[in-house]
Amino acid sequence: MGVVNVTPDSFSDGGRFLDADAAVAHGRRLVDEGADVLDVGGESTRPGAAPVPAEEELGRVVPVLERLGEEVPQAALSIDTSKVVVAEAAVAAGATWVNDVTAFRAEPQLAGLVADRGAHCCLMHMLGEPRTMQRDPRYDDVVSEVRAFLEERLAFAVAEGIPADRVLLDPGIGFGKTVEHNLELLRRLDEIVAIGRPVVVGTSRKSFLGKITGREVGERLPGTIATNVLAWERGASMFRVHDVAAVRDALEVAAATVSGRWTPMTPSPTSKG
Ligand code: HH2
Repeated sequence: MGVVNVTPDSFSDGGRFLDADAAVAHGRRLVDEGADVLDVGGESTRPGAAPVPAEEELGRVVPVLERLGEEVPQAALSIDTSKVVVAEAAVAAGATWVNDVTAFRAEPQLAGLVADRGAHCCLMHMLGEPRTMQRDPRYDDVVSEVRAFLEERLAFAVAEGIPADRVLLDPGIGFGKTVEHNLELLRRLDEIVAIGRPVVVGTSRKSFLGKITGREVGERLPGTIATNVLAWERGASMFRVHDVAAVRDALEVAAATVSGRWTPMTPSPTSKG
């Protein structure tokens, strides 16, 4: 899953793709690099982010989704929003996935829309809300609490008419979690996978990687790769990343190593290896 942030303030690429042309070109590049799904967002969820009015979010994402639908029809389009009105317009513009970081808590009616439109959804765990979530988050046992939350939200989605096989779950790395909480969730990800739905992970460039390595946001690709490969090994199915080519290569090599199966590719003409 490649990230297309049509925002001025996203934590790693805010302002780079606010212009629709730039966002569409970026989405095309991510699909060329191997993304199967593009997650288009018009509101940052970084710690401390200010909410964006619906009209503004709509103005950012709808033109981009419409054009991506025409230009990269091979990719599925996901809308990263918690608002019914934005999701409704996004689905009309071609999105077939709704990625809601509040797991239908901000606007519970969003579940009915997803059910009605036959969309897929990704339900994510977050402690609190983006403005305050990193203020001293606490759990007795982060993995069992996140697991219980995701089970409850899955049951809610199904009760609202969304078939279980259209629901993906996400432990919400960095959303109301300390470095230790993030690492424990990744280390024990198999317990989240055991719920029985495909698991999405989003570690890409996040601050816990910077805290461990001392690296700035643009220098966190090695940490992003390490965490995604380990999440894959523990059963994750989808990897929400900004750097699709590098993470895809890493996952392909990891999968080939574990399974012994691989498809020969031709190295580029400049390669000496
Ligand atoms: N992380 C971000 C946003 N949406 N959705 C899911 N399902 N999982 C995640 O981990 C996740 C997410 C934050 O990353 P980004 O979109 O790059 O930043 P921002 O929220 O500042 O736009």
